[in-house]
Amino acid sequence: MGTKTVLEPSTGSRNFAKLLELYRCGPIRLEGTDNALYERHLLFDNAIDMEAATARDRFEALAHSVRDVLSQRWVLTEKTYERQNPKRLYYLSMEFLIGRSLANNVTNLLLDSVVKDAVQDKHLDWIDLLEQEPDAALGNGGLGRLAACFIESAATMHLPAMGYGLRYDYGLFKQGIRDGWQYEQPDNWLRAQDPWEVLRRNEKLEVRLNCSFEISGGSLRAVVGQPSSLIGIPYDRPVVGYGGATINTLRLWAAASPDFFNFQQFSGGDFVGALAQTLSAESLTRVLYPDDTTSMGQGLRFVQEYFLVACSLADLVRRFKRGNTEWSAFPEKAAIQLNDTHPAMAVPELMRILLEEAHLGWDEAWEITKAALGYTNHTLLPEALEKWPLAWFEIMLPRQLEIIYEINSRLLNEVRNRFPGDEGRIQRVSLVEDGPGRKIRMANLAIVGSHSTNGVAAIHSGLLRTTTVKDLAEIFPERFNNKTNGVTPRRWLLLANPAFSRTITEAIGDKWIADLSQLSRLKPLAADKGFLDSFRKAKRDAKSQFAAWLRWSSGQTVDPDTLFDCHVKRFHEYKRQMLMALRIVVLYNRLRANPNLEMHPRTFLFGGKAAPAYHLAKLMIKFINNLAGTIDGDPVVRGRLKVVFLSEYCVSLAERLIPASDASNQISTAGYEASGTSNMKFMMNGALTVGTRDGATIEMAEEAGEENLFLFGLTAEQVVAGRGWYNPHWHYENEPETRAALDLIFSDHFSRNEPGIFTPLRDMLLTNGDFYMHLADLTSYVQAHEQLGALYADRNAWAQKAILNVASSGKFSSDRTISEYASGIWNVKPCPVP
Ligand code: NBG
Repeated sequence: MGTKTVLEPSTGSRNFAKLLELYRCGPIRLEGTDNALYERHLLFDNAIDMEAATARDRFEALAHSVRDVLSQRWVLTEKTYERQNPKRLYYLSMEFLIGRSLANNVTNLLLDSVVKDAVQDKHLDWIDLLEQEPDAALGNGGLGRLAACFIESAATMHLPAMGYGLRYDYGLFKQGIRDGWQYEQPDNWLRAQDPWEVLRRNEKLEVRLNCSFEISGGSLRAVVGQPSSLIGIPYDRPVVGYGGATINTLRLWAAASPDFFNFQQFSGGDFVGALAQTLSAESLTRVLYPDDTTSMGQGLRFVQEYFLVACSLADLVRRFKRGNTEWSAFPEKAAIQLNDTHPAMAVPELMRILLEEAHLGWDEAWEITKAALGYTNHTLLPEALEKWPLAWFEIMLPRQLEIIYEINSRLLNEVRNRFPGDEGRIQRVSLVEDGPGRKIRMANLAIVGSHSTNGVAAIHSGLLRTTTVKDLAEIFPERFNNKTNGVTPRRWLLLANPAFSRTITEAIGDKWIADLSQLSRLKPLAADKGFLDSFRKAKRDAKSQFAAWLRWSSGQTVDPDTLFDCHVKRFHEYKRQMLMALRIVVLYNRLRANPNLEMHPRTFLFGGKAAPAYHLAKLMIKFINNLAGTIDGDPVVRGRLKVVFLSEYCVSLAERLIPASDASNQISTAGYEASGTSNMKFMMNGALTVGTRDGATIEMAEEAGEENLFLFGLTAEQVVAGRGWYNPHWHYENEPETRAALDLIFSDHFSRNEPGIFTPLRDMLLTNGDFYMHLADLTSYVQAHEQLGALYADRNAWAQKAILNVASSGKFSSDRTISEYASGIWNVKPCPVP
């Protein structure tokens, strides 16, 4: 940039002047003069001398400059929506796992080459600059990352969409490893001011609760009968669509106490009491709950969920009222999607607003509520289904509870009419679960109070309908549908894998970036020697870069000439990290028995966090670390097997690792992984999948042809059928390699100085019946990897399969998913910004 005039963003010939015109920012340069954005921010925001600026200062100045470039367009986007008053989508989610924004925003604004030039002119270290930005880790895993991909796709497709979430002061904990054990550290991602967010002080809202709180003995206690309120303060973040034409908003709520201070209490001497009220209000959005696919049932989480719902609904109703007069038009102006049951309190809360603030009758309010709301289910695990104690509703939200009772009584009447005498069904569909501590079933509430319930992959949606909520699906069959997940190709291919992206663009042009189905045009190139060579070269580059980064960041070394064999996701029994660990022990035994065994050297890479209270998952992490240590110390296998545990797995690490991977392990017990989304990212980046017939992996095989994946193991039907008689001991007794692997582990070979620590793993795999059926699938899993290993020896055949996978991955763009939601559930149409 600067004095250079010819600029070539990745899409071709548009130059910076044209881009500035698009973004309506006038002629101000990005850098290069005293008056340019970057220089001004550096000097005036932080009053710092250019020479003395730290990398963080430079990052902030650049991020602010990029925000300047997009600001006018951002304002114009909202103005366009206000003027045209289209139906809007509101995506309510307790999690948005955003990751970093700088590179993503630069790419989506087509500023790549402009910024690269600026970086060169200024002799900045681009990678170092990017490293200054903390990951916004406001999510646990797939569910939160999906929400982030969705809002990016919606903006790219010019949909008038808005994300609503919480602005946690602390995101998902940072994972450290000490002696092989995970320990958690707070993720203080807002320590330095975030350059993207904009505080909208004027749009704050008040949320009322029927109780107040006090801190006693270090924990939060509700004080009954003393209503209180919380203030929701919105922080907006730009969501840049690819091409920069539409810039939507992600609005995150922070909790604060009302501005007034309780002087009466204060003068009465209850200083701590008055302060405690402030304390409790502000601690509400302090931290993200670190539990993935489990519900911890904590009171603070309950209030967080209500806070998200109350703020977001009040905000969108306020916006609705600005442009509309008739409440009956509400469902034509707002589609509200509930990301899992976490925001399911939207059902009674919207009813409350329509009954009390809009003064509608029950029937009309109920039709509007159902028409506006949609619910996405993300898991069938029973421990994840949220059920909140009825007593909490009584204390905090008595009006909402009354509404829930009324919904329930109408529902049960309807069921009695349709299924006379079927008391079992009444009990199962009821919103209230009876028993000692009665509870509200949030999934039932979400299904009954919305017009659409969807699962996230075909198999998952089927199981949801036929097993988990069968009774409700029989009552409301028309509400149930499937929306197979997807991921954004901007972040997960274009940005994460620049070398391969260039190869693709050279071959088929750049239309694939906003229309991933174009990748199918790569199919014929699977037979093109030159193309296979460039694929291999791009893969090799990504592997070297990953190896270099790993050495720099952690001191661990990996050899890019080995086969990178990856398993990255949250640690959970059903995801079966232990199955992969068992396979490694089988290989280890084979090599020890036969050091001349022919096999291409492999690096096994694991990454993922365990919920802090999930002891077995933490023990799995410990086992993998011990396995790594023992293998490193064994001269027989050194150089042929290497296990690496990547600590602090996060979005940024995934962006580095996935492009560098050769094999992707998607090995959940069939029927338990709702969809998976990393499986899609690996596929797009040319890794081959070894997987069970579960989640979206099934659809990946449908797209690419089963012969291009390595599928193995029990099917979901077989898992269910085996529940009665499956016995892991049979495998132990009858399969010598299975037995040898387990014997080696439980002889403390990997825990010489910590005898017996892995006993709970033995209990899981043998004594307690191996619920997730690791041993049933181990043999076929090992065989699937033998086939994969054989293919790897044939460089061309391997690259060919990889290309066929990439060419078949078009379906798994979140653009496709979002267009299905938009037409099938939301009826929201594009509203392009002029
Ligand atoms: C997760 C599933 C994944 C799925 C993501 C996104 C939860 C509750 N569910 O399989 O386990 O890909 O949701 O839909 O986190």
